[in-house]
Order: sequence, then structure tokens, then C-alpha cells
Amino acid sequence: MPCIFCQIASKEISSELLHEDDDLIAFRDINPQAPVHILVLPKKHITSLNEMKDEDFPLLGKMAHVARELATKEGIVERGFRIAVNCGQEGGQTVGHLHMHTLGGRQLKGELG
Ligand code: DGP
Repeated sequence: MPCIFCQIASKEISSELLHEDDDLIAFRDINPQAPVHILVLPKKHITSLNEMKDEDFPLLGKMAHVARELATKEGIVERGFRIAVNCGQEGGQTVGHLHMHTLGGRQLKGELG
């Protein structure tokens, strides 16, 4: 079964991209948990944090950087926001392609608020 996020990254499935560069894309979560809920992810298929190789880890820094840039564009950076990466079943990961949630626009609480 093809990976839905790879299909979005390759434009097989159209999506409104909020960011694209050589390594990463970002788009709004289909099931937003907050007024701003953006997913930032690598174009390269990496299933989860558990499958990251040493050379992949700089991507996480780039993802956090893009998340903050998008939070700034969305006007939530001063109020505060959250980035989160779920890993594996008990971590709440439902899509097997590494992604960073960027959430904000309301007061977030425990878990993922
Ligand atoms: P996680 O539970 O951490 O694996 O988060 C996966 C998120 O991906 C979940 O919040 C819903 C979102 N999602 C799943 N399929 C799609 C899709 O086809 N398009 C978009 N925009 N978001 C999706």
C-alpha cells in the first residue's frame, strides 16, 4: 500500500503545500486538533524516529525550523505553540511516515491537548 504522505510529497495526491524545499514539505492536518495544525515532514520516506539513520537526524532540526517559520506566518509564535513527533503505536503514530505536528492557536494542555 503506497504511503499517503509520499503521495502528497510526489504530488500524486494534490494538497495545499504551506512549505516546500528540497528536503521537506508542510501541509495542514486533515483532522486538526487546534486552530493551527500543520504537519512538517521529509520528502524521503522514513517510517518513524525509530527508523532514522544517523545521517537523517539533521532533518529534525530543519523540520523544527520550518515549524517555527510556519508558526510565525500563522501568527502564533508569540503566544506559543507545540511541536510533536509521535513514534510507534503507543506513541500515537497512525501514519508510518515521519512527521512533526505543529499545533497552536488555543491553550494546549496535557498529552497533545
Ligand atoms: P499521527 O497520529 O502522529 O501519525 O498523525 C497523523 C496525522 O496525519 C493525523 O493527525 C491525521 C493526518 N492525516 C492523515 N492522513 C492525511 C491526509 O491524507 N492528508 C492530511 N492533510 N492529513 C492527514
